[in-house]
Amino acid sequence: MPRSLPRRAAGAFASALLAATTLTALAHSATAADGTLGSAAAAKGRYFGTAVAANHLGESAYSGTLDREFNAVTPENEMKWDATESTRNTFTFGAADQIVSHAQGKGMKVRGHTLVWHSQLPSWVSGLGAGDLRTAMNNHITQVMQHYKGKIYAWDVVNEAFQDGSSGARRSSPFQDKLGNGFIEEAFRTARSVDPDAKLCYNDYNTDGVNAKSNAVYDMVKDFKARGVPIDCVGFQSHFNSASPVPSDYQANLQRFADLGVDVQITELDIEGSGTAQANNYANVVKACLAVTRCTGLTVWGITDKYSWRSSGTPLLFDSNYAQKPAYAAVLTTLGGTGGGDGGGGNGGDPAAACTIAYARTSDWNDGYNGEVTVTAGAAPITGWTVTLTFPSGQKVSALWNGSPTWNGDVATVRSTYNGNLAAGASTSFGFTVMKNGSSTAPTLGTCTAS
Ligand code: G2I
Repeated sequence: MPRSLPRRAAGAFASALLAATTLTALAHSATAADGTLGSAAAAKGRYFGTAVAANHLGESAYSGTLDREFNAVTPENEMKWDATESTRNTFTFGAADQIVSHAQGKGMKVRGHTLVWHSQLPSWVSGLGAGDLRTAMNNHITQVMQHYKGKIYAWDVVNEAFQDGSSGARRSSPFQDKLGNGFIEEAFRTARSVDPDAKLCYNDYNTDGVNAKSNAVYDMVKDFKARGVPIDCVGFQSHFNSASPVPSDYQANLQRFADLGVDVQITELDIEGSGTAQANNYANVVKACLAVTRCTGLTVWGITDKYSWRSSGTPLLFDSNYAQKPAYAAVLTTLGGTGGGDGGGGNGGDPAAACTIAYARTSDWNDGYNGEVTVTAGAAPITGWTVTLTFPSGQKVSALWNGSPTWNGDVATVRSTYNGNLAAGASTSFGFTVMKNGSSTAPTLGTCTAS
């Protein structure tokens, strides 16, 4: 039901808008859930990690979010060949060391990424002849792994060695072209000899469902296991968008690899999109990992949309102001985080009906904006939900859909209509159009109550 509120004087408009802009981030970050990704995943025997860039660690919102939410890290670029050995046999570990010591100080796992990859490879490597290249590859693996010995949970020993498409062939690279198929096996054998305690992974993209490329990787892993080539895990990067959606056989694909006797890990998860659609895709990925006993953890490829390698696709769990997105609430709830279970005070019986909420601004124009609240059911199915929201005074809600509001001053109590029945972990959303009347500040999220 629309409210009528006094129009602001035109002169107040500019300063109100300025103030509103700075307040938006704070208002967005309200959420009814108080668990964290890392602790919720840990309760399920998994880690929840993120890619980290050393040059952002000094930003307090960045490291604050990292330290609060995650219990594993992967250096996004700092351990790659061009970063660690840009000149032959001169090793540079400064930036990677910064990440590793930060992680160690907080008790986080570290995934090492990556030892042998065709990309971000210095030109001196591609210029070598076969014999020299073999020596250089083994030396690189040895020096880097030796430096981090005892500090790395799992190494991406070889990254992206297979071609896309239907051929199932190995990708052309200096290693493949000069050393042949055997370079992968040799890299794993060298890696095992250097740090026998680190898990050794093969990592790739477009291998997330059952397809020609994942079949080729599957055959390789099967062969390695049969012949005793040391391999412990397979990483599924899981970079998704509308052209490359979460495959319907994602869980089945993880399971068939696990059945070969390796751990599986989601290593570079990001899903382009926004709102409920993005949230549901994230929830499906988390569900799949939880359903596969040997899926030991998930890593998202960055903390905030601001620094994503594909920032314009807003693929991560925190927006560019570090506010939690609907996808965050969906992941947390699917992991059984607070708000989704019995709060830890229960009697071990069925989880109580509960829900979490997250807010996103879906469009914005001169004098108005559209907002969307995503409601995610907790660990039990629910039959109805009630959400409270407080709008900044001056704003006028001109339309509200997929929910039924009652008003008390600036506070809206929105109840489910046709969309109250949600399976455990499932999401729905309601939306509204707001006339700014001088204030662009987002509404403050209150509580989500489920029945
Ligand atoms: O491309 C996405 C990922 C696919 N799987 C392997 C990952 O290692 C890869 O990560 C990305 C990083 O997220 C980017 O940050 O790898 C890219 C390079 O292949 C990284 O981009 C590079 C830029 O190309 C460089 O220009 C830049 O100097 O990041 C560097 C550091 O910011």
